[in-house]
Amino acid sequence: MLESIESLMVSPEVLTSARRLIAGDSQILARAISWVENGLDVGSDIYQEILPHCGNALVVGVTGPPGSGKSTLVGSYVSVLRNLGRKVAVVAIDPSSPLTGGALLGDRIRMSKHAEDRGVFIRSLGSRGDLGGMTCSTYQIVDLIDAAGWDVIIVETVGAGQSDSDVAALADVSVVLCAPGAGDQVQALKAGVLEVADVLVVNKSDMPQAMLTSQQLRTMLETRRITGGKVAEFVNTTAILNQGLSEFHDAITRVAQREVGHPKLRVQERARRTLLSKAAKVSRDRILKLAGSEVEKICSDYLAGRMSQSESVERLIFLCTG
Ligand SMILES: Nc1nc2c(ncn2[C@@H]2O[C@H](COP(=O)(O)OP(=O)(O)O)[C@@H](O)[C@H]2O)c(=O)[nH]1
Ligand SMILES: [Mg+2]
Repeated sequence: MLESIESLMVSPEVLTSARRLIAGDSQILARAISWVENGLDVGSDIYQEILPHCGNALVVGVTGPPGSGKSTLVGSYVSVLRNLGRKVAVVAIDPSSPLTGGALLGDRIRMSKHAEDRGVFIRSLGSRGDLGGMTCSTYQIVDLIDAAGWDVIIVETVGAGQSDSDVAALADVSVVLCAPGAGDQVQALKAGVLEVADVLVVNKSDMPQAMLTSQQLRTMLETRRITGGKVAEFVNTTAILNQGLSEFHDAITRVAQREVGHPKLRVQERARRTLLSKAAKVSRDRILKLAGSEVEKICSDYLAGRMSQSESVERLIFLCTG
């Protein structure tokens, strides 16, 4: 009993770190993000302390295929927000390079103009092999940045099926980018992305096929309007030339204003998803470590055709949790 009470108490170091984070100390924020990213207990402890201080930042998720111009657009948008006096944090998730921790050279160069700006916080995260690049730590990291007093948090991630709805749960405003001429990208958009997009962007509008792609997407949006589906704001941008940026900002602002009044619900949803994905991870690890005669019995029953696959799976899960 004593043990369980003690385990609930946080150390003075955690309390000090949490206080400094809430006061806006970027060094502590960076350190806390690493702790959370590496799954350390001190990270979870700080996260729990700062949770009541979340819900003030506007979280903008930016997804889209590699090469569509997400990082370029985000880089330009950071300048727009800085000119408006907002403190901006950028979290870039790179599923393609888990080994390098997602620190993309190209992204660093695109962001280098903001490197000296104390009003900009930039962090790259590896995806540790998770599909699409979202991990349970991403939700907590957004909350840490939120609690540290950043006004806008932009999360850039490659859209990949499931992760699109993960981004939608994470962000107040979900931006989906596509580049012109990619017929299959437009096809892919049909398969679910439109369900989550608040702002749909055709970037690289300087390219010849931009008109055609924009027309196709507008037609799709019109069809959705008629059938009563969720209709995204539509924007054309040319991120490398800083064109379309004020329209982009206006679209985000309109969506954000519609969302006003529910920021705490979003924080709760992030906390809920964090908890569920952690539970999923722990269960997965436990199941993979299962051993013993009961496991062997289930496997041999399955192999001999005495038990269906789904029943075997249920029994293995039961062994872990029952
Ligand atoms: N022509 C053109 N190229 C662009 C535009 N925006 C980005 N790019 C280029 O597209 C490439 C991929 O951009 P990047 O921002 O890294 O895409 P990401 O992978 O989606 O983050 C880079 O070479 C950019 O310079 C644009 O508006 N027009
Ligand atoms: Mg990028």
